[in-house]
Amino acid sequence: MTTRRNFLKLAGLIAGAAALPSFPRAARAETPPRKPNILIVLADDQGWGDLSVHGNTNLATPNIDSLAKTGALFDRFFVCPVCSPTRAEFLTGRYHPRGGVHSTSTGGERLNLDEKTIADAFKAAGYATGAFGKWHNGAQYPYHPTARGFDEYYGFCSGHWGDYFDALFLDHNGQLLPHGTGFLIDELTDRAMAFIEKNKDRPFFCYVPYNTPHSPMQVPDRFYAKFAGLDLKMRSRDAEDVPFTRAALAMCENIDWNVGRLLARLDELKLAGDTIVIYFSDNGPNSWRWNDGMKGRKGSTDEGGVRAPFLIRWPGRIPAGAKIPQIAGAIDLLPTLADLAGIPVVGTKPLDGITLKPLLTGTAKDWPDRMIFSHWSGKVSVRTQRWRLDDAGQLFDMQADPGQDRDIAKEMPEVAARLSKALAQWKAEMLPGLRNDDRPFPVGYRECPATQLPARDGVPHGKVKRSAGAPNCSYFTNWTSTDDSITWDVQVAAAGKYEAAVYYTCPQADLGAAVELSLGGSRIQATVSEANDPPLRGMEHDRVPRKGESYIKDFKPLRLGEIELQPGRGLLTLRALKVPGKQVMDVRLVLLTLK
Ligand SMILES: [Ca+2]
Repeated sequence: MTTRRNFLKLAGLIAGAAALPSFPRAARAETPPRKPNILIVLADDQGWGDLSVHGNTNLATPNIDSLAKTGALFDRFFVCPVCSPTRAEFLTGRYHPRGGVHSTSTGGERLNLDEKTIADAFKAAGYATGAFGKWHNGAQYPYHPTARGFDEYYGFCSGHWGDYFDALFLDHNGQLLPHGTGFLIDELTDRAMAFIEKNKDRPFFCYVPYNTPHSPMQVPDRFYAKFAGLDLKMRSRDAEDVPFTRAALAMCENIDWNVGRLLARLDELKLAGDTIVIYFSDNGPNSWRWNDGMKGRKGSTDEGGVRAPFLIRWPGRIPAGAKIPQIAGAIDLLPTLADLAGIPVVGTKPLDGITLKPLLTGTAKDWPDRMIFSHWSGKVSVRTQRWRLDDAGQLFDMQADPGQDRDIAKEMPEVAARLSKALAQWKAEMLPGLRNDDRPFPVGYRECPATQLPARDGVPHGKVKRSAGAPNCSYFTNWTSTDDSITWDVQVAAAGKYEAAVYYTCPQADLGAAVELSLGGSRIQATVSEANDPPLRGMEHDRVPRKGESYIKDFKPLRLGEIELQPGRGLLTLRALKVPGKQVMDVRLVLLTLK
């Protein structure tokens, strides 16, 4: 210990360096008997402050907290300000603009096809790989998770879903399912546990990206009961929507219950000692609620928008109770997990992340300071161990001023200049052309014959409107005229016959419209002859009124017929030839199935 104490003293003298992690118990050093399993749980819009392990007494998250007691907790772990970019950085170990991710919807969330993922690496190393939850990096094969290294996928591919109870139109390995069962987080956990059990005798890589506490704010009664009317002791530094907070915290306790179920299953299967478990979240909190006084929330590149929980457990390998002060981020997970598992990284593109193994195993002899960049919507900030420089050139001492209340750029001109230069270089390297997205939506792969083209990815023309501001789970409505149309920019891979269906609703009174689906020189026509007029749903489960998210309906498939398509790019066009009623129909998606 003498040597390490001396080193700790030395480390304290290095400007900007953090003290090395504290290790209450020494790690065992022997070689693992088998490759470790990997279980990664990712929360959606859960802030750093939404865990009791971080000091929030408004809620209790004992199962998630247990990972810190039996493993390591990173004090300053950084993700992106919103969902898709963080997922892309986790998957690739690279900053998200490198992979073409510039948006959270309408195709801008997609990870470029020339990127290799963490699942590609683990699959290549012989792991069984599964993802259960919100993917949010591209829906159509080969953007689909089953083409990105995952043997199994269950969940939904877009940014949120319209109703988290008996969820409609989930995706299992590219197949569209009529509906799920029960509360979605519980169901995703069931699916993940089944995957773990099925693969208990071989190494597995199980990614569980939950879709809560992202809105719509829905949670089963038994989790909400504790929070209904609860007087919140700990509050945001900004104006707080208390009913929203109550729902968010209840959703976090539901996640915790499900994490407990996953951990219990590992125990039951006697896999806990052989499994690395990670818990983190994808951005700052989706409302103003307690977050230890940090500036910013989801969407912001300030500390509160990008600091996330990060807990990692590997019994006997990572010392229990380690608290790691060094800054780290989602970009580090691919190199870290590959290093811990002893598997090679696949692909040839350089990584932005670094392995954190030396910090986790207490073998870091030196740990140079580094810069971690946060970007969203053209704004960038850069963090070092001590400083944060924001997009406006303001500099903050994050140790003395963690709430970013005092700009000290003028007092520390050399630091400000150094970080400003690095930030400008990062922008120049990453951002030019990022939003010039000319990627069509792929259709027609034998590996995944059914392609969903949801309203989210389509373009409405004429008077056709989206059902809500956020495209994710929206549908097209107000389609009233033969002058209107809906188009999808598609690239057909395989020539052949495709079975075409449109998922629709139409009241009895509007029946009789004739519609045409066309692409290139091919076209088919059908008549809307059967009523499907279910009620809008979702609102009955909302704990607070939703804003941008669409309600949904139980859309049914209307068979359009068989269409012969040639390879190449074009505009798949849905239009009406005759509109006898007030409108043609509401449209959730077009399904093209290669025969
Ligand atoms: Ca999110």
